Amino acid sequence: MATYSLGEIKNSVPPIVQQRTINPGTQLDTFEFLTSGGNINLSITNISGGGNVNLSLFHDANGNGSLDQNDTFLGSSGRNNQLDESLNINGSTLQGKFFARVSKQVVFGVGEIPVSYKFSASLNSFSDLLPEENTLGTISQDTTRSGAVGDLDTTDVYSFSVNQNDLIRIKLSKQGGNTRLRLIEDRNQNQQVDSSDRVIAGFNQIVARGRFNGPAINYLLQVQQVSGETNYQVTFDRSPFSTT
Ligand SMILES: [Ca+2]
Ligand SMILES: [Ca+2]
Ligand SMILES: [Ca+2]
Ligand SMILES: [Ca+2]
Repeated sequence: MATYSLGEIKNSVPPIVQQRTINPGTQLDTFEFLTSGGNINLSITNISGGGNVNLSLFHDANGNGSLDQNDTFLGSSGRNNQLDESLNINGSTLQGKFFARVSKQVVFGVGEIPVSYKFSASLNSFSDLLPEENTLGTISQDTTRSGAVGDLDTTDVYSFSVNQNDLIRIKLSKQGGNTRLRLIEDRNQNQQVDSSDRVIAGFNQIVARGRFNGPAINYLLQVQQVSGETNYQVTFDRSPFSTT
């Protein structure tokens, strides 16, 4: 088991990114960090090598600096097949030390082979991490998805592409708390929102345009908690040949 200390994660600064490998003989990496309160965004991307990793997060509730039975489990993400993992926790009332655990699952029949991954962490009310959470592919017909965001999952990410000369009208209908949409073209493809990306935010509707007579554009849509717990439905309405 390896432990990596990230120090204090601050609001509105670029995510902390670490490329790590779990070698045979160990099962677990732990990333320790401090915050003075704020939304905690974690992702694991680029999982490769022999096996799969999963993510879980704990808060040092008793403030003794180490992870023990009296601490609070905040959430986990355990997808199969080297798919990205993500956790987005509303931590506005939580401060102090946190422990993010990355655990290896050995794939049966493969044996122990090193598994590598990229771990990202940030403290931002609106997550700046873009893991592949829900993959829609090319939007070639009207598509609807439903989900929920709230204090234990502040952000959902949908990745999709828009063919040339198409226009996709994205509409959000919601029940419960308040949410907003943010559409990102991750131009530098680093799975983070940064200044070189194209970003549009809106509350109930956003338009994703394809290129005029050019290759498809890959977009990421975030459904983000503003307040409370929300059940939502997001629809992607395709209008071909209408980018002008
Ligand atoms: Ca503790
Ligand atoms: Ca996994
Ligand atoms: Ca989510
Ligand atoms: Ca980017």
